[in-house]
Amino acid sequence: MKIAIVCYPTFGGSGVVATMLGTALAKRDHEVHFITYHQPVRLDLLARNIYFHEVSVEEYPLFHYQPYDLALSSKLVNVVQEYGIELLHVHYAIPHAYAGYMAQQMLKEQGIELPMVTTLHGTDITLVGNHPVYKPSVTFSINNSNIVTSVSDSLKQDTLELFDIRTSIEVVPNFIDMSRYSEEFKDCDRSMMAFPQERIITHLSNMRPVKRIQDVVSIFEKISKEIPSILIMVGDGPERAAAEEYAKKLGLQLKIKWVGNSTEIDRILCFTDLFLLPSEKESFGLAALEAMANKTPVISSNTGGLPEVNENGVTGYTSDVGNVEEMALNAIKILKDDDTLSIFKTSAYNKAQEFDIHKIVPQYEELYHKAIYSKHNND
Ligand code: GMT
Repeated sequence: MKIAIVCYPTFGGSGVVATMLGTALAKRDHEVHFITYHQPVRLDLLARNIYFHEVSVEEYPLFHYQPYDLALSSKLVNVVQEYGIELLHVHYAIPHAYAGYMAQQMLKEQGIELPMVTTLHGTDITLVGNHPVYKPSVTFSINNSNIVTSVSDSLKQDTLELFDIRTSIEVVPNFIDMSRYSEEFKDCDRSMMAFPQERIITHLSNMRPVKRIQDVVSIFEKISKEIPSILIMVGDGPERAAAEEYAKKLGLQLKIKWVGNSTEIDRILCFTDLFLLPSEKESFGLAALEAMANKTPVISSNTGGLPEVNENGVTGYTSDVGNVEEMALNAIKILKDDDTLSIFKTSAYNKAQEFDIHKIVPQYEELYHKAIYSKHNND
């Protein structure tokens, strides 16, 4: 099948999911065309069956905001015509589903029927999409997608509650390639990061307000009073400077390593003992799944789809947003002795198997066939 994928190419989870999906589809002999303003951060352009088409926006002084959605829909029309694309899969509704709909209408005038699958990722529904500035357009483009998926059941419920949805929503969870995390994977040279008696705690995110990274620092401060430990903060974003300041105020600067955006996430998670994700909102929490695949238990909030990933009392613990006291107490419960930690590590790894890429990608393929088949049926 010839598939076009639209996504954000940045470090966010939706771009990572789209890139992993496209790469897996290419390995399954589909022809995959990525269409976005920059090469996705984890995309291997040298891989077989993978193509990238850059969307460039022609700047014009009259424009206060550059019309990226117009440029995207035009690029989609060109690529569909040039390569005979059979299906469009857009990740993150804003503005991708809207631009995809416009491309469909332009192609229809030329007798080309292009089915579109829209995957909802989180803040396109719970935060940005729900804002009155965007809501009418987001509602329209969801209702006019041939197939709609969400990355968790929680996000499906949020979508049905917040929007006037007149189409079905299929839940297809995010995924991970478990073959990259075989059990005997032992290349975890933790001695380079911490003393033998210290526990290694990690947080990874784009450090926007929704991630509550000052809670991460507060939780760590309480843990470190009871258990010798260090904290590795991975990622960068608008809240990082204030959180670093807060950590200094607590006298933690020697115990916290701020490593910025890293391409060595698996190596860091490999020697991590506990992962912290106290988000305000989290439709799925891909970072938590990546930690669990690396045999790392998770302390997280119970918001959104997180409880569908981080099983309370089994792969870690979940608490109400902002309850840093309880999160710290639960973290200490896990870290206090090696046997308890080992049980949680194994449970986290086993739970991650449920989200293996080989179980999830066929669900997308089935929906692609359904979208194309229903298109033929309407012909
Ligand atoms: O920044 C966002 O909120 C969008 C997106 C991203 O690109 O990081 O995050 C959302 O999509 C991820 C991939 O499906 C999910 O794992 C995240 O939970 C979700 N973020 C939120 O819901 C806050």
